[in-house]
Amino acid sequence: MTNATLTNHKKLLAWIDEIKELTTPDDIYIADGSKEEYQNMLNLMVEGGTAQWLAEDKKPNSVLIFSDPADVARVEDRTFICCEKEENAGPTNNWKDPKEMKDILMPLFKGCMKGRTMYVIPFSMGPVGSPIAHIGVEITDSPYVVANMHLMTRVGKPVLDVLGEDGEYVPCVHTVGAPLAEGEKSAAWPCNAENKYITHFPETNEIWSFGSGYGGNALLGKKCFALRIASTMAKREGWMAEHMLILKLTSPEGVEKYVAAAFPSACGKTNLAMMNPTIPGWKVECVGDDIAWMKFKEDGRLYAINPEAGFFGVAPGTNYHSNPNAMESLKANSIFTNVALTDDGDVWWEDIDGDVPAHLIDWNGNDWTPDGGKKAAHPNARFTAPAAQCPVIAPNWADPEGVPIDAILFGGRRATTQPLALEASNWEHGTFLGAAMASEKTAAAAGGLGELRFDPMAMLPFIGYNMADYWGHWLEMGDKGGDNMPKVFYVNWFRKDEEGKWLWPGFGENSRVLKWVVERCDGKADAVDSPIGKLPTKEAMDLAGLDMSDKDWDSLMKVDASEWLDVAGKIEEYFAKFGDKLPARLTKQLEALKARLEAA
Ligand code: GTP
Ligand code: SPV
Ligand code: MN
Repeated sequence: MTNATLTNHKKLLAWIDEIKELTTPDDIYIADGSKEEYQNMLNLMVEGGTAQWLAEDKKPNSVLIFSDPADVARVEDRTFICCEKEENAGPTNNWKDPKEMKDILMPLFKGCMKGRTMYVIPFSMGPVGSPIAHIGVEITDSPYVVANMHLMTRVGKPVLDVLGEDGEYVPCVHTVGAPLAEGEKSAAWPCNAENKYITHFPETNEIWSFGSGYGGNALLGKKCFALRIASTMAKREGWMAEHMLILKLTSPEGVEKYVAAAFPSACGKTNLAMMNPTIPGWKVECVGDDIAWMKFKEDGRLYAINPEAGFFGVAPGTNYHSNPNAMESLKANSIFTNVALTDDGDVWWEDIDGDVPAHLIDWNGNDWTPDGGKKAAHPNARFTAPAAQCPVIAPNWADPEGVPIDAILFGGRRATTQPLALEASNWEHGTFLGAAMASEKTAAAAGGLGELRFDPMAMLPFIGYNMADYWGHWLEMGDKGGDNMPKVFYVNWFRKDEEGKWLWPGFGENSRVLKWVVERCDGKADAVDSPIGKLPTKEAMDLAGLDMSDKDWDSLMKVDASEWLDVAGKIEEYFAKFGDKLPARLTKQLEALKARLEAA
């Protein structure tokens, strides 16, 4: 075992031993978190054929990896919450009895690391030692996971130091599920495409993941721990684990506000979190782009940390116009997965800057030309980049105390129906808006692209317990926080006109909406009542320099009462799935919405 002396945590050592006995790896390696270790992982992946170096003059110290074509996104139908009672997983999750799931998993994990090295990665979600942070230990047989965990979390010795001899950690076991016979060479991207299990045991805080090497299925600190397991811990302990970006907004007068926003996967969190505002004098700085952990402090306010240390961002669509700060973040020391390769050793994806090259190697490793009618990068191709490389990372982004949240935005991808922005009347109404959130499906998860589905608080794939109990938890947090709770808003950057053109320019122009939001927090900007919430007037929204006709503004902001009565009917059907678990206050909100729409 390499680095065995790094820890004398008895329980951890016993657990490592237990997993070794089960999975029978050839070697064991405990990650120390050093730079050399990271480089070794990259070298190992290059030697093994998993990765290739990008040109040093294009993307220094960066690698490109093509996954197996059957392992490109989260697999929601293979993701399970395993708790004693089915009702505690709720109707939105795949449920399995913990014992039954272990009976399925143990034969699969038996000998699953044969021929491979077992890596033990101690990691901290959040700044090491922060009162809001939590520690996990991931065991994996994938160097790709080790390298990505180095960028996405804090790993190694400092974490073991905090853990000491008996600290608490969340045990996370991951395998690509592809043991090797004697002398057999590993596939470039080993996985077990037909047999994936992403499983969570919230009652014992365990995570077991089998068969996939990809993103949220394999980097277990991210969605599995920081959302599914953490959401159950948060419910028990009175805090919040949310699928939210965190940004710091500074006005021309120097007033600082913090905004958190929950949008479903591939619906614009990374873009909003690090945007360059188009309105003069305003500044956005990034605290986090995907996950927020929020706790009350003595002053009664909610403080948020970003539990991650890097970005695992959607590559396609990212360019110097849409997200210059992401482009700068990924200039070096990054890992690219399922993007295309240019002839001069750089990366390429759909809508990146510049002309479309005449020739590329596509994400399947094949020659690609523009006339072939195929995408060169997978729609869910990703970059992994250190957060510290972001030019607009907030100076206090890693403050262990977190930042006080002033406003929470909900939002989804809606081509119709949903106006650009609205404000909830209070926390309870805001909770209702979040609970009734719906969005068109994206490539971040396998299957059903474009289909409209309810995605409450952008947590549908990530809640570790009954969604209705989670709504109850939101309401309780509101009861605790009272007037100190953030104001809640709902935004939609994705509305289209009849010709299918975006009605709103989006990206840096979203700063106009952020300005309205923080002005509302200070009681400055105007809004008018509508049956679904308070809408910005055209005068209250700073549209200076934008070519926005009254007609386009009206289309963007239109709230059609008959269309919304139909939506209310769908919300009612959706809420009915939760039976008596549905908080009465949400039923009351729905009834009030219907009454307002009928009166309109
Ligand atoms: P995950 O990492 O999957 O959680 O996604 P995310 O919410 O961080 O989404 P991201 O910011 O990566 O955006 C996903 C896609 O939406 C990209 O293709 C963006 O170009 C596009 N997008 C983001 N913001 C806007 C916007 O304001 N308007 C429009 N039209 N598209 C946007
Ligand atoms: C998402 O799908 O919301 C992501 C990417 O942020 S993954 O890590 O795969 O979950
Ligand atoms: Mn996400």
